[in-house]
Amino acid sequence: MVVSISETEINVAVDLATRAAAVASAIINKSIEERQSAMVETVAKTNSTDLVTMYDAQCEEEVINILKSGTPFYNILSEETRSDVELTNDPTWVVDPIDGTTSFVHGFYDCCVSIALVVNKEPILGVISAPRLQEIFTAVKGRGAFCNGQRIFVSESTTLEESVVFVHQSYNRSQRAVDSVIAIQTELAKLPVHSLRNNGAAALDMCFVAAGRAEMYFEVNIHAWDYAAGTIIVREAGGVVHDVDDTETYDLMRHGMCCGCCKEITAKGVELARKYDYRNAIMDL
Ligand code: LIP
Repeated sequence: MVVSISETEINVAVDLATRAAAVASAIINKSIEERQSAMVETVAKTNSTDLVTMYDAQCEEEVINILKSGTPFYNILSEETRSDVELTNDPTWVVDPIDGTTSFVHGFYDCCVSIALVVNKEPILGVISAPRLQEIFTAVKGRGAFCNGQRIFVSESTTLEESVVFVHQSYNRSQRAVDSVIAIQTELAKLPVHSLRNNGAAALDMCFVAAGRAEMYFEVNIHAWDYAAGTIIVREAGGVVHDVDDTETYDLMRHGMCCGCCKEITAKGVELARKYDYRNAIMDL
């Protein structure tokens, strides 16, 4: 059954997500100060490169409490403690308390809090706060995308040669997975694109595409909480978001997306992903 929510409910949700992102951002900032005297304690999740810290859990708890206080009947899908909640058509908060945990642990700038409201399995609201950059990206379906309150738009470029492209390393470091990523990066470098970047937070790299700083980003083996909020921010900035190996579909539970300023460019990303068997190589299929 298709679900609808009112403008008033959306306004309440915007307020909650903004407040929750601010509280989690304050925890990240404080922990960065603490980080100077003590190394952040990390635990490896799926393998030795997939890290989690005590701050991920702290941020998640605070965010969930705030979201629940105003929308007690919405579902919550969240990276640390609610990662196996089923995504239905009902309103669902999709939360990554710290996206870019590896960057956070190592003291890089590119970590953020990512909060989306998803209805009918489509993101309709996104708030992504990057405390170290002092940038907050927001979007609501039909209302545009913003960075620190200023409207943002994707780049006007239509050629890959004039592009900056993000292709992340994967947590999967099998020979097949590494070869696939390197093959894609090599082909793009030789094209040549203006530049390749390899940052640490999916949500934030989507915001960089939305703000016109890069033209394309694609990745598989990521989760709904990594790309739900970024999806609505890119779309509201005039860009496109679809699956990694199909320009016509989009699925938050299919563990991957390709986003960019226009389809001329993202179609090339899909072509490369198919050519180098990217999804299967990274997901061990
Ligand atoms: C990470 C992403 C990163 C991506 C990793 C992972 P985490 O999320 O944002 O960009 O390359 O696959 O999903 O683990 O820091 O929340």
